[in-house]
Amino acid sequence: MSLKSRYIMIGGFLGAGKSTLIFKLAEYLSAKGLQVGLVTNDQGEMLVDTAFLKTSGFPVEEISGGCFCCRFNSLVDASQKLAREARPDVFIAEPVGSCTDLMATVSYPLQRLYGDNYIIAPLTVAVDPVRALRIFKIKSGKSFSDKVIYIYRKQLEEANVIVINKSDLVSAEQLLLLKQTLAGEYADADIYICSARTGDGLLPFFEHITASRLKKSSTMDVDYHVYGQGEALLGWLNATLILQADEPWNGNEALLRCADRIKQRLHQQGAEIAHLKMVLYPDENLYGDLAVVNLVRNDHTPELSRSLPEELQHGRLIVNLRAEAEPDTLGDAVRDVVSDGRHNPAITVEHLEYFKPSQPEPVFRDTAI
Ligand SMILES: Nc1nc2c(ncn2[C@@H]2O[C@H](COP(=O)(O)OP(=O)(O)OP(=O)(O)O)[C@@H](O)[C@H]2O)c(=O)[nH]1
Ligand SMILES: [Mg+2]
Repeated sequence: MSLKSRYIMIGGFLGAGKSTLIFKLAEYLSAKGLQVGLVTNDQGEMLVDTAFLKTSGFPVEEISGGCFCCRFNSLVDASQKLAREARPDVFIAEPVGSCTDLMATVSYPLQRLYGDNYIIAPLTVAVDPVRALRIFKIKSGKSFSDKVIYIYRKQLEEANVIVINKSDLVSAEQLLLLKQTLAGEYADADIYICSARTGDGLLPFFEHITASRLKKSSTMDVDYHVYGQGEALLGWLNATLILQADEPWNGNEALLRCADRIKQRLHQQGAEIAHLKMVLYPDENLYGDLAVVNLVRNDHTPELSRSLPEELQHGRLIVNLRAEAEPDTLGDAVRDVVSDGRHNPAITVEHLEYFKPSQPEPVFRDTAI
């Protein structure tokens, strides 16, 4: 390994599977004897991703309250802290799923200012094929409005590497159609197909991303007005709820019930879910056992990707919800779950915030490497 650390950024739209891919990549690197440091990012605080990745045993720094581009100095500070404490050979950073223009606002400035410390890997963008087939109109189905799709497409336009993830969810024929469409639109990108869940196809992508460098290209044009409007169409909600009862209860079932209820409520309001993710853990024991549930579109059922092995009496539930909807609609959906008196365990709110992401204002915007 060279004295420089490798810096890998895996972006892509909300729910594409970035955290799952990052976890698998971190496992792959660890198995090779390399030290890994992870950086998570969000507009709000109390992140499901941080809980999920920390429980997996990797050192994680969280940048909350704004995206990497608007909090570039926090990204550098977080990386330096990880460098001091964990000496990573490889950093893996997950930008917010509604962010674009990362090449000009993060990769190039990192290269320019910290090129002596880091080898910057090609910018990777993960894709959920079910979502992408709808966005590129290969298949019909509910999607987002045009300004949100503007961000989605801009993310792909700047990618050095496009990873079509979740290959286990669609047919080989549709994957090929999607790959051909993306190759036609984004001719400069290397395209991989894989499943972070089953492990299929991960190795060629991992070998590429750990051996190659950021590709030089001219900075793409971004209309920050449209970008800001697109972000503002996405409602953001983060909550911490307390669940307790006198008798022990099944946390996995309670979590799925809450997710179903939120989904139904949002569906009634015509809100398109980008990602509802929730973790439930016993007492104060964050980063121990936890249950995780995810839902990445309305016409799907909430999935339990991790479960609690034992019943619990007192639990803490973190909710991160991103959807194309007014923030109030998201707040009402969560309040509805809390106020439903039929619940056992009883639910109370410890923390609840919902908002629209603010207009992106990058610290740097480099036009070339
Ligand atoms: N079927 C299938 N599901 C996957 C795969 N990879 C990830 N998922 C699921 O997709 C959902 C979203 O995954 P995450 O890794 O949290 O996605 P993300 O891109 O980090 O989401 P945000 O951070 O909210 O933008 C979870 O339910 C994952 O278990 C895959 O290869 N196949
Ligand atoms: Mg994530």
